[in-house]
Amino acid sequence: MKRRSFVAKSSLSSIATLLGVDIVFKQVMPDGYTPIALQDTDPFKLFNKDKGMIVLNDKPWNIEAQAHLLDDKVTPNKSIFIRNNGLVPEKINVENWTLTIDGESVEKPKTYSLAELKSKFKHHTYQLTLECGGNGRSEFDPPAKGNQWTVGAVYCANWTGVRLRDVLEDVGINDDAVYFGYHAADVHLSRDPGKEPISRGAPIAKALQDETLLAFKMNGADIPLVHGYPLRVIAGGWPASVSGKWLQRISIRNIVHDGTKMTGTAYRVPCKPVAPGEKVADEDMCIIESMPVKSLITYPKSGAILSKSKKLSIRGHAWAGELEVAKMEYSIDFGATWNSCSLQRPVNRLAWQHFSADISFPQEGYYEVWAKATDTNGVGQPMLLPGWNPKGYLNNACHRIAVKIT
Ligand SMILES: Nc1nc2c(c(=O)[nH]1)N[C@H]1C(S)=C(S)[C@@H](COP(=O)(O)O)O[C@H]1N2
Ligand SMILES: [Mo]
Repeated sequence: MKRRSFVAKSSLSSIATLLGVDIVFKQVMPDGYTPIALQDTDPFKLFNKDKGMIVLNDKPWNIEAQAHLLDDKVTPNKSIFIRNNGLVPEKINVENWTLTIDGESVEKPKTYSLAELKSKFKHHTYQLTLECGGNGRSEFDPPAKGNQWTVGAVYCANWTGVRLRDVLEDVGINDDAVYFGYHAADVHLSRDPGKEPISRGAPIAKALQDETLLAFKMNGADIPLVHGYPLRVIAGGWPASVSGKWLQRISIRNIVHDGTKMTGTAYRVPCKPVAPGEKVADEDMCIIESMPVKSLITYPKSGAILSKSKKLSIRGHAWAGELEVAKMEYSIDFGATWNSCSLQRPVNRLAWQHFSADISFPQEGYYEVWAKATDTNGVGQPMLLPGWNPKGYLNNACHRIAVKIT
């Protein structure tokens, strides 16, 4: 990883944001000097992450959790994966931060300060599950290019903000609105200010849901810088790429939003199943909307050694995009037979659900515990791999852990 040894005076405010406190004698700090607290780019220190997180890339930062780090019902910041397409914004001035609503389907664009957004509209808090569309990509064969996420690009945090719907009502949008698209303050890897790292969105119906927020708090505190401080649009249950961090502008479009990573093959899967390795034409690729049913065993950690005299209590979470999880099962015989887990209802729509089961093993030896969720449409997780797709999205195969009973 590259050392960042020179810092321009102009980025002092973002240094203070990273440090969490002000640099008291910054006026006399030599120009170009990097405070030693920031001289090493240790991501665990920089982003307050658990040492067990796995760094997949450092430019841009892409860091994932492991299943056992996601055991909490509400994911704490230290276990939340990071997926950046570009560089974290360097100059954030909260006092001057604004959100503009514009686009073809808006008569008169309107700009709000952060303070206005917070004071003018009612606040709401929801637990919302965000999963990267590429979570699980590492298992596809033939392999797909991109971050090789295993299982850890998912979390469910508490998000507090105002409803996007309330703000759009205040602005007034035309009947021909079909999509919203976000624009954000992060910087393209090339540092070309004319290029956006990512600018995605969703159909207008998603924008108008109760749970779609313009959030300014995560887990009861300011959103951490790397997760979108000071403002983020949150669209739970959809690929997390729809939830734009460092939000500055939302365009209400009269066409499907055509921002960066909305077109071509990005965040799209073949409209009809294809054979592994098959070439698919751009026009036969469809935009990913609601994420598929999935689950994760968060206790015990895979590889646990346990005594046969005690029952093993497993636990974890399950989620199903826009739907709810209706049934949760486990298998200890490689999917030959399934037993039911107890499953809780979500605390609100689009929050993940918690499951548990007490398992007795017939004899000592090596076992795998497989977990399978089924959604309210009766669709269950595939046992080993779902349909192959060129970009390696939507791997919702059963999570599996190894246990040794002695
Ligand atoms: N502005 C901006 N928003 C963004 C991204 C980004 O690179 N820039 N990455 C998206 C993608 S692909 C994912 S998976 C999620 C990751 O959110 P997290 O870093 O809070 O886990 O943010 C989304 N929002
Ligand atoms: Mo993503």
